[in-house]
Amino acid sequence: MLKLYSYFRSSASYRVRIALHWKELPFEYVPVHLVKEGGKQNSAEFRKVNPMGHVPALDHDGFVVSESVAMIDYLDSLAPARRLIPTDPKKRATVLQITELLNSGIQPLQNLKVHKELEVKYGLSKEQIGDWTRHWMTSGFESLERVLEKTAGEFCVGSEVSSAECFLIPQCFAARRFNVKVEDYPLIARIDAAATKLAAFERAHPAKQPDTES
Ligand SMILES: N[C@@H](CCC(=O)N[C@@H](CS)C(=O)NCC(=O)O)C(=O)O
Repeated sequence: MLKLYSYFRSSASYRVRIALHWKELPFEYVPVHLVKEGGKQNSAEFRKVNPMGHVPALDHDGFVVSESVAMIDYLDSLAPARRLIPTDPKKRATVLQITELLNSGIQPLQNLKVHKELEVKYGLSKEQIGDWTRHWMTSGFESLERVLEKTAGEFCVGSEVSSAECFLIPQCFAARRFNVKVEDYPLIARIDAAATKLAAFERAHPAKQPDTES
């Protein structure tokens, strides 16, 4: 039995929801509210699941793994049909390059705890934090657009869905929340439009989760 610790609006949780639906793996959804009561991710109970205090985390019959790249890799080993990380060395490296550009190069800079530190310790206003976040999102998207000029077909790497879309589509969702115009990046916008039409991506959308709030 698979159990996913998730928060509807969390872009990292959204990635793993896409992977689970892509592979049609049934899973139990365990909501972890990132805002209420100082954030349930910071509770002693949840820190036992993921000492980093991050969602998502995946529990497979008591085996717990965190970090969405590791989770998607684990799901590929568990259910190899509809692989998300290819085995061909060059395709694999390219897919992981894009995955990591999003995972390490952009997403951490928009994280709640990073924003809290900027506000509490460095006294930045909400507006300044918004500008700071948009700076990293837009510079990251500019770089990604250059990468995609060389790698993209219908999707990020040729014509097959991979972990690159599992990471890109949630990043586009987050970008819109911060008023970044995804349409300014034509390849990213085209891939976002193509992938969000797919059933697995629709099911994983933040608006459709058991803990969705308006
Ligand atoms: N590298 C991690 C990132 C996980 C992460 O940053 N999760 C965010 C939500 S998208 C979180 O739980 N943040 C809690 C906080 O900032 O307090 C992964 O890929 O799973």
